[in-house]
Amino acid sequence: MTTTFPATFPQGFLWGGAIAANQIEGAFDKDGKGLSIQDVMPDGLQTSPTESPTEDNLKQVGIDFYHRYAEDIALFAEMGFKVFRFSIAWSRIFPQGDEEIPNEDGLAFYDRVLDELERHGIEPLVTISHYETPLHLARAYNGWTSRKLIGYYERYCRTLFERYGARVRYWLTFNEINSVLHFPFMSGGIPTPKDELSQQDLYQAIHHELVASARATRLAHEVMPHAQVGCMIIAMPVYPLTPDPSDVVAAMHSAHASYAFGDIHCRGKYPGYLLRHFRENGITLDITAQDREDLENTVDFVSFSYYMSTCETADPSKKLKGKGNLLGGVPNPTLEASEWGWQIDPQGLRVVLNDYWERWQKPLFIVENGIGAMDRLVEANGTKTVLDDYRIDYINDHLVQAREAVADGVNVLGYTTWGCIDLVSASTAQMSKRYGFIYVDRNDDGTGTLERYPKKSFDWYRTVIATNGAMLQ
Ligand code: BGP
Repeated sequence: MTTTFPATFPQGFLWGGAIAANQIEGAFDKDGKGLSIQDVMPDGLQTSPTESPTEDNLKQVGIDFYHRYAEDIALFAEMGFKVFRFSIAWSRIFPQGDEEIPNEDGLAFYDRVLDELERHGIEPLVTISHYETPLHLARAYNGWTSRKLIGYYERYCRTLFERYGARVRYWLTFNEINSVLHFPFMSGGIPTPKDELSQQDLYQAIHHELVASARATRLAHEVMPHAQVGCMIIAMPVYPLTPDPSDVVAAMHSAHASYAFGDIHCRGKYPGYLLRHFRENGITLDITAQDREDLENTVDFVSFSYYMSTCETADPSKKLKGKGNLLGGVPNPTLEASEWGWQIDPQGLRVVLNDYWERWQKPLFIVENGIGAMDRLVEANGTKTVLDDYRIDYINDHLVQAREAVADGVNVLGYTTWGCIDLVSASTAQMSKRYGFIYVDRNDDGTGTLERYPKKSFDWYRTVIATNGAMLQ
């Protein structure tokens, strides 16, 4: 018997876009919202956190989605979005993070967002924690290094599931959970500077997050039997820099660092290579019998961001050459990079999709992909727009590779581009690193009208969705 795979995207494929609360909402202290770690990160990852919030932090206003969500969702609907990925700001719901009673005004805001999505028939995809841990949990508990955060996170999840459970099917527990290895403050709310944070404390924090994720998955299934819960990881294939077997082994070790998060989420236990890492580095984690049982609550699907691949080598003299990618590694001499130095590798997406599918046999969801670029607003046919052919090319080339993966037999649920509307960058806190199909008139110095202007890619993406990807070439 021969099996044929579809040469196009499956019916019901979830096309859409993604954003995070702290990068678009603004209203950072409105209606009872508490501070989050983002309020002391005016420069993203470029400088150390500040003591208190500062007015030069573009995230205080974001793109004012808090007040303009209806207008923005209408634009997403015009593109034909089937799904919209957004995060809930934890500190809007629990301003400090450790209260017993949630903030009703915060909950009501997301009711309004969900109303609007429903009006347009757009499926919500909710990230529960996206780089916006309440600042109080970071400062008072040293973030996820404390076991107490498991309980606070669980209370937050229960509040969301009970409130929105009837309206939200797809949930993601932690954005890019593996990034805590690289950005302990932004990802894990851990104020201890990275170079002073011991491996012991870092992996204990990771363990707490993994247990919290698994407990949230169990709770979601109890409260909302129809719910689908996914983990979310940064996918970055690691290629050996040369065919030297030592480089292949170096690439394998580097890949393990991220695989571990998917392995635990999908298999419910720690993989051997990570236990070896613990043994050889004197790391002894506090793992209770209850933790082990909790971890067995595995996810329903795996979601990931994909921006780039990287190379690895065993030769230390080659390590520091050139500008590395987001998570370090060695630049690939065969690839071009974006204006921010992120190397562009559409085929890497096909590699990741095949690799994850073979490894975990769980449906996959591409929940971030896109290119940050300097856009120029121009006048065309009497309206202002951006002629962003580079963005169209980037997304087209990645989607062609996703389509190849579907033809390879990979189960892909959907695709949401990162920053479907311009927003404040996570790593650099700039407005000028733009990802959207919709230009937002706001500049790095905070000036601008906040007006929205569809870019050339807006119409293009509408056609991609309308043809279910058949027009991609
Ligand atoms: C991911 C984050 C997002 C987003 C994106 C683009 O790592 O999940 O929050 O910002 O990267 O990164 P940047 O904004 O730094 O260009």
